[in-house]
Amino acid sequence: MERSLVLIKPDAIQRGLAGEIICRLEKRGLKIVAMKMLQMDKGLAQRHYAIHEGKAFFNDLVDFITSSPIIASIFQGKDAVNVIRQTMGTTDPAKSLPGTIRGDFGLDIGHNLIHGSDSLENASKEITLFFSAEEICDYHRDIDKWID
Ligand code: IDP
Ligand code: MG
Repeated sequence: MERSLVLIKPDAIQRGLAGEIICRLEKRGLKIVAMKMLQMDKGLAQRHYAIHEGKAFFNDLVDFITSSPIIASIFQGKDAVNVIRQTMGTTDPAKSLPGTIRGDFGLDIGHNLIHGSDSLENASKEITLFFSAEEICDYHRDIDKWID
């Protein structure tokens, strides 16, 4: 069973879309195993987006992600990394299909509402950045026998 880091970004919190985003992932069948609200500081933002350091949009991205609180979460399920990426839509909301979170609620690449890990390897690294082992709940859901 895979785990992926999901961040509900500042624009989604400000626009009151956190519930909608969580709802879509939950309804897909994914299980929430960790969740907290926090305001990212510059250091955490730079570590989380280290792969983008040096790119033209890097400073704006760090400013944006630290501009207001976010919800950090871990969703678990079969093929969770890919399933979450599909549910999110592509990076640029203007190119995301309707029916995806970014395609239904976004217009601009700098305000694309949600982060989801792009590989199992990055999921594991990102989860460690945001959560300690004690903050992750390993629990059984009876409905899972109807989902996977
Ligand atoms: P992802 O969030 O779909 O995985 P990444 O390529 O990992 O996309 O980029 C991280 C974040 O950086 C994006 O979600 C978006 O907010 C921002 N970003 C990526 N490319 C651009 C760009 O060309 N201009 C402005 N912001 C960008
Ligand atoms: Mg990414």
